[in-house]
Amino acid sequence: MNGGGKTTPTNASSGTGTLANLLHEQRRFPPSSDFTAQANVTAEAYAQADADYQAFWDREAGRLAWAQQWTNVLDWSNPPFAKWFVGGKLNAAYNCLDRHVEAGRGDKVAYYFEGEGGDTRTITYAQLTDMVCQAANTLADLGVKAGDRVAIYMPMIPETVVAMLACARIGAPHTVVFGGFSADALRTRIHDCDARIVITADGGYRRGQPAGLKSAVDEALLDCPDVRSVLVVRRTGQDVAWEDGRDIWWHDSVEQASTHHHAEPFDAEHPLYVMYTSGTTGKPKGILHTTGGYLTGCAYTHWAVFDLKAETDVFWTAADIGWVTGHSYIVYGPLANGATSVLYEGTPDTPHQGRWWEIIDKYKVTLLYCAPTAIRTFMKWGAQIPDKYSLASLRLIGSVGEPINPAAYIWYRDTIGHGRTPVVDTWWQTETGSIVVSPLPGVTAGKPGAAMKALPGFRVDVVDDEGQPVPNGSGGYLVLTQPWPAMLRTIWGDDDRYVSTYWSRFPGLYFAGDGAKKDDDGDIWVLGRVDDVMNVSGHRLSTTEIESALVSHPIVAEAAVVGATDDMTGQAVVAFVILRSEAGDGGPDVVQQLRQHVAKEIGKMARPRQIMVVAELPKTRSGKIMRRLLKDVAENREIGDVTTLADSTVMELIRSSMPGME
Ligand code: 6R9
Repeated sequence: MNGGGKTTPTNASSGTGTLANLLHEQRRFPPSSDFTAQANVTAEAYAQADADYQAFWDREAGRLAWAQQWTNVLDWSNPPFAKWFVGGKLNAAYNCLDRHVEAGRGDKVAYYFEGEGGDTRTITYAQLTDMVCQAANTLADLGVKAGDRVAIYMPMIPETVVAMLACARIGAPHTVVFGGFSADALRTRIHDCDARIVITADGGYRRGQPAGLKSAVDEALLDCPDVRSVLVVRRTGQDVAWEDGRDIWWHDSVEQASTHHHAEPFDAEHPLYVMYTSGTTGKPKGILHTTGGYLTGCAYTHWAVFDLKAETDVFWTAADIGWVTGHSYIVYGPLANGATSVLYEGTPDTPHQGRWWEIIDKYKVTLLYCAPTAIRTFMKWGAQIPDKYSLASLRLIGSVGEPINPAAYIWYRDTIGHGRTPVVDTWWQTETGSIVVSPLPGVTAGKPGAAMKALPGFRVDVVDDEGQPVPNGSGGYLVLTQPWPAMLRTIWGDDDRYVSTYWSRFPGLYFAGDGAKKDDDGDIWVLGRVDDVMNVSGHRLSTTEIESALVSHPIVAEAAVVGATDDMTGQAVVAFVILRSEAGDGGPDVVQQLRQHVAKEIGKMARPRQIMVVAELPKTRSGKIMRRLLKDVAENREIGDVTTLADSTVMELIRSSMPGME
């Protein structure tokens, strides 16, 4: 299959995850000769980077404007604590904004913003620079200094980007908390990084309704005495409670401020942001990214993986800014490269199921980047919906967040890419900061389901329990074997956890927490998490965190949570709970009550799809819950080996209570 024409989906499997399923699809999709002829990166890049990866990154950092040149590309004298571009100084916001304006590209569009309800704004680089300078001046007036943390809890609107870049401009690391998180989750994050300022909005639009954000901030701040100011953007116009002296309207402050602001250069290792992500314990991890290496990694990968032509492309990452994908590929990568992006506020089915395709048609989007869970939803809705729009502008489409099952890959390639566009399945993590494993669109013959190879400049491997590379055709754990510029520097406030989580399982190797397989060609298939982290519609959720939320409810004695394979969302949360004896059977709405409780504690996306009230949980003799067996139940499988159970009758008991499932 080479280039144009629809592919016939013979062989395509419909499951979502097992290797057997993945391997059904044998076709390869080399790029067309036209695509290859114009591609940014050629196959030689691999060998060049392999010859000397530090020299490679030394060149790539030249994509940025540095106020002071670095003396050392990498200082790895105290592993795993890396310093990249040692001695270099730069300002991230200057790199994303001013330098494009100074180069005469001020009129170029930075964002086409599309509100859910259809309101639009076109924002040029010159305008965005002014807005960011104003916000930087306001933050400085509020006493924010370099190094202070600022929490951002916003909908998907241009002011969110402005807020992030204003923080970057004054060297105040931001922590963007996804708007779907609850007040409690916001509070935990504010506490953990000790943020003193919160930037929010009255609300945002979600499925046609204004959804409150300021109200959640108010609730969170009941227990955050150190937060002194809340800057509030008016988006929906809904009523908000107001605390004089603390709350400040954006339009009364930022929009009145001077558009002049000098961007002071910061050290390459100055903290840029903290992004919280789920780990294997209940406490979320604050992943720290710094300035020079992170921005280099974003700019290079955005250019290489998406074959970016900054002058002509219209790039759309259809993801939330509160996810690392939004940070790297809505904000920092595209802006560092001077690209034009689409920013869409809402959901894919509001006001109708053709919303995405309408947006692509309207703005002539050339590069689309989204998650497999969205693709599977569109598959369910049917090809007749995108078929109503012209998608002829698309020249490359990408996927991120979970393994893309071959059926979804083929559908995406055929129905959205018209069998013509390369598909890039990109593997990376909050921790890696930038894409690590991905096809190169002008080089790689894509295989549905495989993320393929480490990009030039990165080195990954699949290793066995002893940390030894597995041969082709075998599975193991995905690791990175050398440092890379956009790597996390630590877990905020917890260097020990950084070392133990990522660098201790296999000494000298970065352990990603994913299982993977090398196929017979040595290409990499990522199989999903090997720890207690679930991936639900691209949201990373920890089993422990949801279990803690459940047991914090007064009627729950014990809880076990598993991620069950789900055709639509990749994985779905299934919970097993034991009620306290005084709660009896919990009453008729016990399931509803507990789901709501999880929504309140963590956020709606963490609500279990199913909750089973059970009498016992399967435990080993050492008291460890055997989630593997619960997963068998949740996925309706034969129950596996129960020999290590303390009480082997427990599983029968649980099975027999199956009708109790919601
Ligand atoms: C960018 C992002 C990271 C986890 C990661 C893995 C899964 C991401 C994937 C993929 C298979 C891909 N993941 N991309 N699995 N193929 N192309 O998603 O960051 O939210 O930190 O999640 O997502 O399990 O470890 P994050």
